[in-house]
Amino acid sequence: MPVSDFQKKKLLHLFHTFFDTNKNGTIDKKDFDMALERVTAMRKMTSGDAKHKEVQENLAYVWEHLKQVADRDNDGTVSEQEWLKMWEEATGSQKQPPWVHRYQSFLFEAEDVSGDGKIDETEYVQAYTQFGLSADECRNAFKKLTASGEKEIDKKLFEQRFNEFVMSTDPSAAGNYLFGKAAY
Ligand SMILES: [Ca+2]
Ligand SMILES: [Ca+2]
Repeated sequence: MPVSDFQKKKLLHLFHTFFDTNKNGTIDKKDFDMALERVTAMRKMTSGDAKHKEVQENLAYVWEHLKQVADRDNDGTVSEQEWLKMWEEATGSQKQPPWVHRYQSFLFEAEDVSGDGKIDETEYVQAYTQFGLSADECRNAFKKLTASGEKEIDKKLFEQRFNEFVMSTDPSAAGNYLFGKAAY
């Protein structure tokens, strides 16, 4: 099933801001190495400790499985086109790609700096400015994300909003604002 133009904008935001870490226009292993470095610094983790290992394993799993489903021409990189094709199929089958759950765990852990199992505005803004987004826009996005009155996002709500982000064609869905962008 083709994804709508609105979905495309969201999915390409996810691609460029969160997956193509080195901003060279495609996703490959190097982006994941750089993401690991960034989160290691952001969360002040030490290479080799349990938390660091978990992040490293999650990222390795995500890249392995993303490559498997998306890299159609087997060149070791995922292009914009390959990325969108994967989401078209996911939308058609109403099933998330197999790496999504691990990515959610990775990102949730990365954002939840205090480790209390919830993400608040400060954590959200702090995390996403590291990905190059402006603090103002992040604050606006968080307001829209939590428009129904939640002050914090727990893991279950995070997963639900993630699903809306990739699947929803409704511009008023709260999930559209999970990734720090307040308008598309
Ligand atoms: Ca890249
Ligand atoms: Ca490819």
